[in-house]
Amino acid sequence: MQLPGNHSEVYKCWLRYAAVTDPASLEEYRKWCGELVSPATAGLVLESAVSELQQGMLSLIGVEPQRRSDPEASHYMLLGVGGQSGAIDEALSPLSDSSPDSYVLKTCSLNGRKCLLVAGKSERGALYAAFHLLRLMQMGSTLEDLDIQESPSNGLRMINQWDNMDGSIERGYAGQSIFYENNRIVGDLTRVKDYARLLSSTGINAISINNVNVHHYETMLITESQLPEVVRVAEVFREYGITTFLSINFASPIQVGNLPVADPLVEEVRMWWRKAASDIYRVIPDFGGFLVKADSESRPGPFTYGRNHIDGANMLAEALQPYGGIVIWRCFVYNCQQDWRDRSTDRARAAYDHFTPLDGGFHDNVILQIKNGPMDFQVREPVSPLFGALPSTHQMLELQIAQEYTGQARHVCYLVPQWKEVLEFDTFARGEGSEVAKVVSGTLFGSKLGGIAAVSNIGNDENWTGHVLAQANLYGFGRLSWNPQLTPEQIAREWIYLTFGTKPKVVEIILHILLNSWQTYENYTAPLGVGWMVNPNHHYGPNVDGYEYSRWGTYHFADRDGIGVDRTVKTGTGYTSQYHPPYAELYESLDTCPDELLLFFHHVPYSHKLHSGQTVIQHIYDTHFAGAEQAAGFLEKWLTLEGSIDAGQFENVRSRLQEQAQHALEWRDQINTYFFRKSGMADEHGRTIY
Ligand code: GCV
Repeated sequence: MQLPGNHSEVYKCWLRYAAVTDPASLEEYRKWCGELVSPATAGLVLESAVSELQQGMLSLIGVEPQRRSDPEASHYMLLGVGGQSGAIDEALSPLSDSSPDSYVLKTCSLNGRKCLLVAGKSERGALYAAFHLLRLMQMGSTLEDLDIQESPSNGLRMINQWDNMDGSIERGYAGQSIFYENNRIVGDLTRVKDYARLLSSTGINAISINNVNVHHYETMLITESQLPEVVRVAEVFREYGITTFLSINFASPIQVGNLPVADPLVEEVRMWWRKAASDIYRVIPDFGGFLVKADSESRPGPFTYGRNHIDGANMLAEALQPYGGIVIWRCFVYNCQQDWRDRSTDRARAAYDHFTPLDGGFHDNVILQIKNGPMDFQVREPVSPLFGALPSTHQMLELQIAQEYTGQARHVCYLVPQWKEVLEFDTFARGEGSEVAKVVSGTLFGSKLGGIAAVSNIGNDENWTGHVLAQANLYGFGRLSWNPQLTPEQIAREWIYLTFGTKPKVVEIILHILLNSWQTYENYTAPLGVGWMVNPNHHYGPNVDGYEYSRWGTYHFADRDGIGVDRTVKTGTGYTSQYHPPYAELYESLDTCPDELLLFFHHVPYSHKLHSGQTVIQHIYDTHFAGAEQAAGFLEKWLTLEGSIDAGQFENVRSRLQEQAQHALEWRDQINTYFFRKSGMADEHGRTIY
């Protein structure tokens, strides 16, 4: 493990372990943390917990806990798992029905000494307990009378890397890959280990290490030539309780197996995959399984052979099943060769139309991975109706931490509030109270597999995420997928304390920026849920008609009279019928459709009055002027922090906020001008529009 002191503050992220300065806390922590009792026969993950506690405490309180097999001091920490001590078993007993990742942090009296139990049902749980204890100390919490029980809501809390072996990252905005260069896995995995520490400290337990678009070299990752390298990566993640998955190319049997087809119903193809799985598990016995993008955006899949997703996914599932592996099959399937003249095809309908007829047909070790919205990680879109439509299929939610459409780490956009809205959305699949959080945790439909995955936002930039404030999204994803009950504010506060310290002014300003950033970004970009308006390919920057006459199915249909996509049953594409009541009716009717999604569901004249009382055109003008002002306000506030935080952190955010403020003006002026020219309607307040 690298000593935290060897790196800059921005590198260490939320594992800075800054020295505790409050004398009372220091005294208390030193009293409790001088001695660490743990079994001499600890496994790999428990050893990571020991090392995290020792290094973390050395940095925090200047004392490295002495590791012992029996206590000697009046106060000590007892690190371990169920079955190792009566006290641990008793403390864990309320968690008997919970996940193996559950843990406790509890103070008690044992044989005349004071003991702080840092214990998990499994070693992974104990590691989480250790990180939790270190978090409490970084936040200045007392350790007296601790009685914490934690259990994750989601079985899979997963990160998807979109890294390519040439070192590039699809939709990466923070440098090159930390995993690959020159079409090989990097020799020095130190940084990967630090990444594992960061992820594990937030509760992440799974990772797929290559892009879902699997190109030439990445196809080899499951073959003998590359497997020994994948083994090295899996070893690093294993130490931190993180299971390794690979994205696979559905056409592998052709590309590396020299078979003429990849038809999932052809026996040679099935045998090829069985052999591939057995080769992988021989060297990575705890391998997680395959993540699959098939028949999506020109990637190969079962459609080529007239087969369906069930045929494709179940073939892979059968190959992995003997070893306990799973198939995560993505539902991001739509026609990307659409004719923009054709108004009857609606991309938003696609995932539901493809997958609902297949409900119940997938093997028990298949999970469908569904993007949060029906389009593609826009700043605002409704929640995918597919979550309410697959009662007999394991499902997981896919989010994007990488800010592809939300500022690309050049703009601040704290996404936890958006994710929270998704998880709280009530599908009504089993009547009221059928929130997405319950669908993906498996509790609503009684699925044994489920969880949340997110596309990572890290690269080899010194600060990992390009924009220091974007670290909050990586941290927040882990914390929210562990506990969807946490509020965006709680998570943001925690992250700020850990990353910047607890000075009230620092906390107040950063909290203000984070909590207002999503709304601000929405204000100056595409209005009222209509989405897109970005430059094709790289997706950065305003271009109102960038996708209007393209093949991607992403249109706003603005003309001189109005704007929006009619997705109603009555006069439009019928997409609203994919929701259960009451949302089907609520979205269908102009009277009840929420303002923020109006243009996603309806085509309306610019003079249409929103529930807010404002017309659509005036709303566009007002929000765009306001958004640009808010962005400028972020910079102004940030500048007052100079000298109060680390200079590296300060300067990174300062320069990004400056760019954001300038760029928000561009968004504002292009969008306002476009709609002024289309509609000919003046701004009520007479502001400059070009
Ligand atoms: C990995 C969007 C992105 C692509 C991405 C795709 C997906 O279309 O722009 O870069 O490909 O989603 O999620 O598969």
